[in-house]
Amino acid sequence: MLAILIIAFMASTSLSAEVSYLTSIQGWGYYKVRVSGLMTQANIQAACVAEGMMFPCMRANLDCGGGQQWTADCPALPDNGTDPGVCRVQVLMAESACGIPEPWMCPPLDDTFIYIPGYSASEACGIDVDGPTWCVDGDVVSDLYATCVKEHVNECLNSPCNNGGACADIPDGYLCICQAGWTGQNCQTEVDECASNPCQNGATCTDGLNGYICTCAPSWIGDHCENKQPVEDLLHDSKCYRLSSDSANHADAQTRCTAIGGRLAVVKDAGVQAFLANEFRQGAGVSHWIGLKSTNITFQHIDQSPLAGYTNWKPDEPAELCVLMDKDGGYKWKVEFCDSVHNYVCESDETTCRLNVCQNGGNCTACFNEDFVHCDCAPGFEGERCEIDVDECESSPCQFGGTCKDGIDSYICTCLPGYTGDECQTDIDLCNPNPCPFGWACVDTGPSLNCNAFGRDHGHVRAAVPHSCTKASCPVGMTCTEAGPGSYSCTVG
Ligand SMILES: *[C@@H]1O[C@H](CO)[C@@H](O)[C@H](O)[C@H]1NC(C)=O
Ligand SMILES: *[C@@H]1O[C@H](CO)[C@@H](O)[C@H](O)[C@H]1NC(C)=O
Ligand SMILES: *[C@@H]1O[C@H](CO)[C@@H](O)[C@H](O)[C@H]1NC(C)=O
Ligand SMILES: [Ca+2]
Repeated sequence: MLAILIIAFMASTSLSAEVSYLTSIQGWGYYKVRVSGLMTQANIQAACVAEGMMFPCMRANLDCGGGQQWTADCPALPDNGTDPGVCRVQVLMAESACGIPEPWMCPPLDDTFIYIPGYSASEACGIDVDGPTWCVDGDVVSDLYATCVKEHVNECLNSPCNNGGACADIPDGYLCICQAGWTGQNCQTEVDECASNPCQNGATCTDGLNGYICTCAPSWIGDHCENKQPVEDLLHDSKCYRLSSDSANHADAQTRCTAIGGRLAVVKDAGVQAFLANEFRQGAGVSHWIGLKSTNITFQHIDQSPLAGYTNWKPDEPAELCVLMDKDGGYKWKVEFCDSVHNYVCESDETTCRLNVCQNGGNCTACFNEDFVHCDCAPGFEGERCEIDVDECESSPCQFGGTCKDGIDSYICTCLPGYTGDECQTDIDLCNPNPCPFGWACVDTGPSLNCNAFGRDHGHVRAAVPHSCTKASCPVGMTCTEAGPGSYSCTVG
């Protein structure tokens, strides 16, 4: 806003490079005007007159300072006149421009000279901020500035700013600060918020006051129609179906289905009818147009004579009837005039994708101009693009502590000793055939076996000599461990 203000300020100010605005006091505008030549009173007057301005006197009015240094050539400032020391114009200018009564401390006034009527010498009185000095002798310096004055017109009094715009009075002009939604020098023009085309994807923009409304094309949503409406495509029997979220008459519905590479759904068997009815039931509770309509309806009179002759009383009745799947009738057939407006359901054949986006050998099928892509994954893969290798070990298929290694649509179990089978489900009978010495008993303990020299004599140990493990004691691949006289075990590994 500040930047705009400054630009407008400069644009509406028509001061020449040699004239600059100083300040305003009591309806008078004070300016700094370049003088050529010595800073004499005559040159000061001439410079102001050349710019179409008056020249202020050293004093503000007749009462100020007892009438000295003021003449009727000069504008009178309505000063209260109680303090002649204060009612000098340069002091008043310093107060107005810098908020201090010391002209020599007010930078905008630097090098300005003022006319002093009744003063005996020819020089004007100057201000030097760099000095700092007041009443510099004007007849020894040249080409500095005159103090000039003209009536300050407050253009804002005419209320030039329209539509609630605020007016700022500035030198040689005014500035309108417009309310939101309005523009132009006088806030006379409504901003066309549609000009920047804020509505996307084929939407229509309607300009309003300080705003706009986007009316989205079908299947787009969002304040700026920036989002594609989420659609759910339903696969059934090698066809895709898409339930509309917008509504249209039957012909427009067909056009919209065609535009997305389909057509209004054709219901020819109980399977499709039941499938669609089930989907509608889970939806928004609306009736949908399907691709079914009458051709020529013929009317006839009740006496069976055809409609003929006088038909002027017949308004333009829609000549066709179309079929809805009716929400209030269990999604069965309902006939309506084709120009009534309803949701609709489009169908599309499944086609093979032009580009197979399915990974790991999945088959890619598409509908609705490939807006919908479906992957049939090879066994062992899943995910929208078959990108996931199913972890067949997830269900812990290996039993009795067997370890599982995931494969493609398969797994491999590595069984603990004593177990076998794809899932290690089989406990190997290590005692069949009996690997123990003749006549010894064999006990399978799962991962190992024990050989015990129990004899035929009801449990007496017959072997007087302790068994010594040899290579022959255990089956191949098992390690022998002695366990006292007449007993040892064989362990896998
Ligand atoms: C008159 O001038 C004096 C000195 O500048 C100031 O203090 C006073 O407020 C003024 N009075 C009026 C009525 O302007
Ligand atoms: C429908 O009526 C029009 C005009 O009477 C006729 O040209 C057209 O062939 C008819 N269509 C069918 C399918 O009967
Ligand atoms: C992909 O399609 C081919 C040909 O119809 C078929 O033989 C194959 O089994 C399909 N593969 C998958 C993963 O569905
Ligand atoms: Ca796997």
